[in-house]
Amino acid sequence: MPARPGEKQVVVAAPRGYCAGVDRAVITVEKALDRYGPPVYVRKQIVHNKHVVETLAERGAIFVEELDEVPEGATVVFSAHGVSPMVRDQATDRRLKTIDATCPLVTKVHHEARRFAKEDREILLIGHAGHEEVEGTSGEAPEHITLVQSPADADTVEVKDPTRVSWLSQTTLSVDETMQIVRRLRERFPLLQDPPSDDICYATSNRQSAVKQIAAHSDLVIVVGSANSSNSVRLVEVALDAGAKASYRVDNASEIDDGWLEGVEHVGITSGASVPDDLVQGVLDHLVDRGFPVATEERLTEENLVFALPPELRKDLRRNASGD
Ligand code: 0O3
Ligand code: SF4
Repeated sequence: MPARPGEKQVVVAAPRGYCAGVDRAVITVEKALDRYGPPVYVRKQIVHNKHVVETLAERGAIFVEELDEVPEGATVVFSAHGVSPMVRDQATDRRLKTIDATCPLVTKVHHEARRFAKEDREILLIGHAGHEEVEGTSGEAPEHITLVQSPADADTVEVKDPTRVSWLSQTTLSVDETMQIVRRLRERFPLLQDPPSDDICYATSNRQSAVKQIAAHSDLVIVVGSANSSNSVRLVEVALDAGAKASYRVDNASEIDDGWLEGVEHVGITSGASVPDDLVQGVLDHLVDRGFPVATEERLTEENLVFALPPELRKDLRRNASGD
């Protein structure tokens, strides 16, 4: 509810924070540490959050960039963002025990890429170069996939046969910008085929819709999330597009600049899908310390999705429980 002029207000958006895929990935590393004991190797950051990675590292997780840093025969967890088939082959070559924490909604995009490639279609993958999810999805069918990073790319990308083109996307993009890119692609390629279901996932889309609700009447929107978290960075852009007068991303409360709060009455808060909620609570406490009222929550929708842990881990946990 909009506050009266002259009255300070803090509104925290919901849904925010952990999605089902992040929850599963973080629990996977925790349970792997419990079950096998440290060290447990993790390829790349399990999720793009500094605090999550630091906390798991304190418990004995070792984060590596590539598998050649993992000793032969050791256990390695693949991050929530997914891996290409080449990485799976490398793991087999090095006789690693793998636990795949790829979010099932990312795996779904991999399946779509394989299916379109099998039908010999060209795939325009909307996403950001260098992002691990894009590297993983592209690796499923490198000879069929071309990356489209922006509306400008959509105007210039070349295809071999405009009658056999499909599009897919990274799961954590801006919904509005992606739809704009698709509209521009379809103007050029009217027979462009859509993915069978949305690739931008429920969590990305809910967090963007929820921040839009609070942004229009916010002088400032603070997004909690790490700099390399695509979905967190998108929330800043979405808040500004939706009318927030200013918006900044912080890893935690200590990064809030007091200058941002000068003359500000209405503050909106949200967080990315990889962000533990205690970091948001830290931001709310910080605002209370600076004379802002206790926050109210504005909830757009409930989320109830839960994913089962990776089957290879579940099997070992069951074996442990039965004393085998
Ligand atoms: O993909 P993104 O950089 O937003 O990754 P985060 O911050 O780890 O969030 C979870 C998203 C994910 C694992 C892939 O969809
Ligand atoms: Fe899965 Fe979506 Fe979360 Fe990514 S943001 S881990 S696709 S639920």
